[in-house]
Amino acid sequence: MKKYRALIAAGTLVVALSACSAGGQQPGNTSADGLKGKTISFIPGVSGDSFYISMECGVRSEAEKHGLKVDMQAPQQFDPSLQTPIVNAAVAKAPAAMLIAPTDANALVSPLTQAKADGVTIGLVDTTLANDSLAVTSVSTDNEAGGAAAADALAKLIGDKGKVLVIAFKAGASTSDARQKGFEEQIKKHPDVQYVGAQINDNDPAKAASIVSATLAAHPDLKGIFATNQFAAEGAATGLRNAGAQGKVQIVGFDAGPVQVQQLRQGTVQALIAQKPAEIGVQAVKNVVASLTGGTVEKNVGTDTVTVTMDNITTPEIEGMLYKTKCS
Ligand code: T6T
Repeated sequence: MKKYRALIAAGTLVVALSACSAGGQQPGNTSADGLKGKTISFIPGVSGDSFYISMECGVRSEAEKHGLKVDMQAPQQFDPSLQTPIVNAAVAKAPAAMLIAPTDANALVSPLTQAKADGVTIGLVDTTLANDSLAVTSVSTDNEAGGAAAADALAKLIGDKGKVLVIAFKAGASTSDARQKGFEEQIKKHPDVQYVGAQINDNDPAKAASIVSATLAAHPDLKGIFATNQFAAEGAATGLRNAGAQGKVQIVGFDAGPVQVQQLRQGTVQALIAQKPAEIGVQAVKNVVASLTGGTVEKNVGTDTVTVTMDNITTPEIEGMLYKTKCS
């Protein structure tokens, strides 16, 4: 129990470290009343992902307070070539603002440069861009700190000794890259933990399962896996079950989707690094509204993570952090 209190404390520290962005003033030219009936375009990374559904709940509830409509359009896969035409189509409808989770830090710079040139106020949610000056606000988890928390959690679970693997969900997505980096930096502080490297599953659970099978064949003494998002973690757990290695290998997964929570309850997964997607949505709407109406805009907003385990999953605080598949 004590060890998990420490994990929660680490997650709480993430809040303190990440929620310290500087304020700034943006020139707005619309009155609060003038915003009523206008539309915010919301473009998450992929459709059907409980992380983005939970974020949508936050976006919709805050938008409603300002009389704004929300037009959500999501790509079928976490892929910039599918997300770019959605951005272009949304810009053509001249929304008051656009909230977007770019699926690639570089590939979305060009369409979003055009969106800005066409007068759209942009807010980044979750992921970011190589050039984040295109956006008035950027709201996300401190993903490097989350990756570091995962490293400490996994090291503890394996008794600070043995081989560990990272399954990175998408190279070029800022969140995947930052979580991997945070993990890799932190795991160096555990000298008896041997890092066997990162493999990419392209946001595909089946690919994560195959990565686990192949890694177990090459390293039968594998002790732990850090999966950098929901679909990497779900697939990693399936791979372990298929190999009959459930419980012999410990899994720490980013996110807290329904399948992940079930896998935690079944004992295939030992810890989840839960983000606060609804809060990201609320903060992003607040800041684009402030930008449009001449209010004070927070350019960088950090939200915290909490480490979820079987020891704390039934507490009301943690229950409230588990991701939703629909808004209540
Ligand atoms: O981990 C989240 C999100 O932060 C990431 O950018 C993409 O994957 C998720 O949506 C979980 O599936």
